[in-house]
Amino acid sequence: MREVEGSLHGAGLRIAIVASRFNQLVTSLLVEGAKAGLRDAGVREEDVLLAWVPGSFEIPVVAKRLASSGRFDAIICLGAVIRGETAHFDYVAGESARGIAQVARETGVPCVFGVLTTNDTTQALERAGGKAGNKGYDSALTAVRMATLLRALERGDPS
Ligand code: INI
Repeated sequence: MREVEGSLHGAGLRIAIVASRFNQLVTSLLVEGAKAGLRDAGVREEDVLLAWVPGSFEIPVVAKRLASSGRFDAIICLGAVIRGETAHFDYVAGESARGIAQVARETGVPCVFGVLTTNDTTQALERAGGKAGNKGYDSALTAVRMATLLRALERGDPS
C-alpha cells in the first residue's frame, strides 16, 4: 500500500483569509491565530491576502472569487455565528457552511471552514484563543496540509 499526506511545510504557498467583521471581537482573534499558524508553517507574509467581509453569510461569494482566480492554494474562511444574538442563526450558519463547502468542491481549491457556531460569546471566545484553543490557528494548519497534499498529488506522489 502506498500513502500520501500533506505536510506543514508552507513555504511558497499562497493563502487567502476571508474573515467576517460581524462579532469582530471574536473574529479578530481567529485572524491572529490564523496568521500565527501560517507563520509557524513557513508561509511568507507577502504570500497571504486578508479579505474582510461584513458577515459570515458573505464569506462564500468572496471565497469563490479568490478561489477561482488561480492565485491561491487554499482559502481560510473565518467567522463567528452566535446563537444568542440572532433569530436567523440557522440560516446564517447553514448557508455559510454550505457555501464554503460548495466553493471548495466547485473550484478544487481547499476552503477551510473556520466559522465558529456557538450558543454564546463565552463559548466563541474559548475557541478563539481561550481554553479550547484557537480555531483560526487550526484552520491555518489545515489549509497548509490540504494545499501541500494537493501539490503532492499533482506531482504524482507517491511515485
Ligand atoms: N453574521 C455573523 O457572522 N455572525 C452572526 O452571529 C450574525 N448574526 O448574529 O446575525 C451574522 N449576521 C449577519 C450576516 O452574516 C449577514 O452579514 C447579513 O445577514 C447580511 O447579508
